[in-house]
Amino acid sequence: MSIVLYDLAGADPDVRFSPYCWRTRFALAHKGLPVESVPWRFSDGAAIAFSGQGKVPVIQDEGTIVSDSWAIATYLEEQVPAPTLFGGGTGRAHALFVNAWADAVLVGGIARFIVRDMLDIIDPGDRDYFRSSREARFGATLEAVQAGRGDRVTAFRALLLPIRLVLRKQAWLGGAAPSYADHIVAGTLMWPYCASRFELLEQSDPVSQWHGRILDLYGGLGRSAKRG
Ligand SMILES: N[C@@H](CCC(=O)N[C@@H](CS)C(=O)NCC(=O)O)C(=O)O
Repeated sequence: MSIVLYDLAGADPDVRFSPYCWRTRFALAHKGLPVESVPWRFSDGAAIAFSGQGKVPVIQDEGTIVSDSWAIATYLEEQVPAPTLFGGGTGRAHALFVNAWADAVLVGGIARFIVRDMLDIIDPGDRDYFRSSREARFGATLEAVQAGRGDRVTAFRALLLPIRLVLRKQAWLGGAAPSYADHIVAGTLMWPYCASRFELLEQSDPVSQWHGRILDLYGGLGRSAKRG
């Protein structure tokens, strides 16, 4: 039986852009597990009330319900040990650092480049909620948050130096093969890739080239993603 994944969708149900849901989609594909994906919108709180919280991703694996992308990854690793996502306890501990770094540095950083663009791809029924909740979070209008992005992007790209340094020595963040560390960062980059046409990364950037290789994994799961 397939695992059911509640996945954030745009006005076009085929446009999926959540950085956290992408981490889960890559993790499920890594395990080779069949997935039934259910498009979810910000205004569909009731549809995931059974999970006891209000955010996606949520998975339903027969009777088991798991929310939060990190919790889902650890659940999948316990249920289906091979192929491994973490490569053992130490790898899992290191991936937890990557997860925290992506949440604290990447997600907040990327939002400032695409948050106004997102308004154009999300479902019309989500727009008022999205604008008011994000403007309250940033203390500014979406337009003001995104303004001047062309001038700020060089500083953002510089933040990715640690990834470039790792990729100079190995093909994947996981070493010789992709691991959940790759899925965390690549899943996060799927968000600007699917939700905006702003060129966050230069094509010549090794991070962009590595992301391109992730797009081609798992039968081109990322490559075939519909962009808004
Ligand atoms: N720590 C959670 C974060 C999940 C999260 O923030 N999901 C967003 C979508 S990208 C969400 O559902 N937001 C609902 C809202 O803002 O109302 C994870 O790793 O899964």
